[in-house]
Amino acid sequence: MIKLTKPAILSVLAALLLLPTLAQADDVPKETLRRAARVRPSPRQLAWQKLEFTCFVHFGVNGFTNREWGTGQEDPKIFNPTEFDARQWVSACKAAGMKLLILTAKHHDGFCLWPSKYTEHSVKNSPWKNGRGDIVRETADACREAGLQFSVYLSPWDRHEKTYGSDAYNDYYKNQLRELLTNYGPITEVWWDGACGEGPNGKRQVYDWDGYIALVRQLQPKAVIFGMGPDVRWVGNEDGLARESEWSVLPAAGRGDRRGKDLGNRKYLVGAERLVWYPAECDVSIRPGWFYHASQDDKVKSFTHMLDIYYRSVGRNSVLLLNIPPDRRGRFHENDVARLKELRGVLDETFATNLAAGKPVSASNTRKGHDAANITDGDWSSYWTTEPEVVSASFEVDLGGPVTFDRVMLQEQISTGQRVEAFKLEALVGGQWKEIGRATTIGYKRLLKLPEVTTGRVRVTILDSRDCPTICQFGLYKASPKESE
Ligand code: FUL
Repeated sequence: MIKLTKPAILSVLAALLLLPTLAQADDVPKETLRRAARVRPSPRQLAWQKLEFTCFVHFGVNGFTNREWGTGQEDPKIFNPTEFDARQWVSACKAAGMKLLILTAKHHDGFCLWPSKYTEHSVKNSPWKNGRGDIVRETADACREAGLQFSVYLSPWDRHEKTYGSDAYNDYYKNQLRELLTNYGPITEVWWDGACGEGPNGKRQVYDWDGYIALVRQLQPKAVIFGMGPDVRWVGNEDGLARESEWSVLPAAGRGDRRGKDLGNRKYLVGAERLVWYPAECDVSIRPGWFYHASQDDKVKSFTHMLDIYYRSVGRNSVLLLNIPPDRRGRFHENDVARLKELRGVLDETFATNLAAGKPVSASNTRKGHDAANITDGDWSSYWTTEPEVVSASFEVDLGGPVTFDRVMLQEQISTGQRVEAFKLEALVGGQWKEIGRATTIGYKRLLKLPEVTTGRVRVTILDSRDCPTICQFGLYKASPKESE
């Protein structure tokens, strides 16, 4: 006899409640999907997406007080790194294959890492370099020297500034933005944190977001604005993990409230007045905290954990923003540097050889001028697509003899939009097509980990797409044995 326990009854009820939503998801009109498929990234969003792997640097008074959120009451004299070396940070980032460094120029405590004209709460009143130093300058210079892009986090929430909670603070914030965006060369990303609490007088701020955005556009038109801005969205967690289906096209919504849910899902598109390109960024720290704490020197995330984060962020249509907090010397700690090196070493080994590169490709349907061979030509800009109205099609790669692989990479040509809803992968084994993998979205990049397979022919079937699929790259790889150690 089946015994209906309380949880069982609840799950049956939940399934029944879900039914109409699922049905609705299948009923989404073709025109709605097509409209979503035609939303495209701006040039600044596209350039940002291609960075893939980026570095966050949380540095400031908190490393010296052992806090995560400063109170704003800290004495600037406590900020005194003994061996500050931005070049050491940059060389670790470069060696890890990161393309951009984002520095916390000011965190919630209000302490500025540059000698801002608008406050005394900064490096200029610290003993470091007798108050004549500028951490933002040295970091920006070290980045340029090494060919790494540079960016800033400027916390809107400020627990020190007296004007916080009044109109005057909006001017204060804009003045600081102006300093950072005019004196330190090109800025790729401006990071606006959603955390917002009370200022020193117990007041909350009404931010002039539109005014801030206009200023960024005026001073650094190529920069994307993260979080409370319109260009890049927070993925919704601080674990560095994107969703299984990570869409970059979402219904336009209120500022900063698009986290948590699978909002690109087709059911949310129905009736949406405006759709926007709003891709996800995955932020996570290599340690439990965002700032440095000596007690966490042995809590640097394991290699396996880091690798998992990489596959589930970069490999799921997102950019990975990995935080490395400098220690009290002002250097990345040896344990963090070692972990970065280890991660890069293994990724380089895994992705060194694309076993499908240059191999002949045939497709079940092809639009003139967009040959299937474009998928294996190593050129991101050329792509394969189908004739109008054909949203399900397959391509087959002839590997020219048995090849063994266990990692797959697919890329959509997102400058035409994000389209693929579902696809499957098959290998010809013993004369039979055998399904070896299946997933939902692709977007800028999708990485799949599969059990090892040996085959001479691989077939990818796009099962569903919001418009003709546009696939520009396909890769097969054999993972480094170190991935499974
Ligand atoms: C959060 C902040 O409150 C944390 O301190 C950290 O800066 C993280 C990246 O964003 O909202």
